[in-house]
Amino acid sequence: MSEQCIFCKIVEGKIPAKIVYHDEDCVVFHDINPAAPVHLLMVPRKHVVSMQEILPEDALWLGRMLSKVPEIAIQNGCNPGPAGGFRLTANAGIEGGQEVPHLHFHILGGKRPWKGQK
Ligand code: DGP
Repeated sequence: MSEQCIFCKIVEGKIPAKIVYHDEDCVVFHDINPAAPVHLLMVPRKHVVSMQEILPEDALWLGRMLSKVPEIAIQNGCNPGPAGGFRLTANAGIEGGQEVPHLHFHILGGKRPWKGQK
């Protein structure tokens, strides 16, 4: 846990978020500034700054966490099957476009067009 980290505060329930899923590894909630009809953030409970800091010993919880993405995506409005789907992204570092320095995966989906896309 990091004292000043906004996502640690959400994980600990110290600031509110629209949480849709949580387990021993992660918390999933709606992005405050959605870029698609469905825009969720999957945040590990462990304070890891970004994918730049991921180590081989993180493989177990990281893999377990990511294996939950398809079900969480569908349960929250992403459409199933090859005509549906979702985008999973993790920005890492300044040049990767990361704003919040606590690892998170964006789960984006829903019927297109999204913001600025065809
Ligand atoms: P990134 O650029 O990958 O670091 O994305 C950070 C995302 O986090 C951005 O889409 C907006 C979202 N966000 C920032 N602060 C908050 C917050 O306090 N609550 C929620 N729900 N989302 C936040």
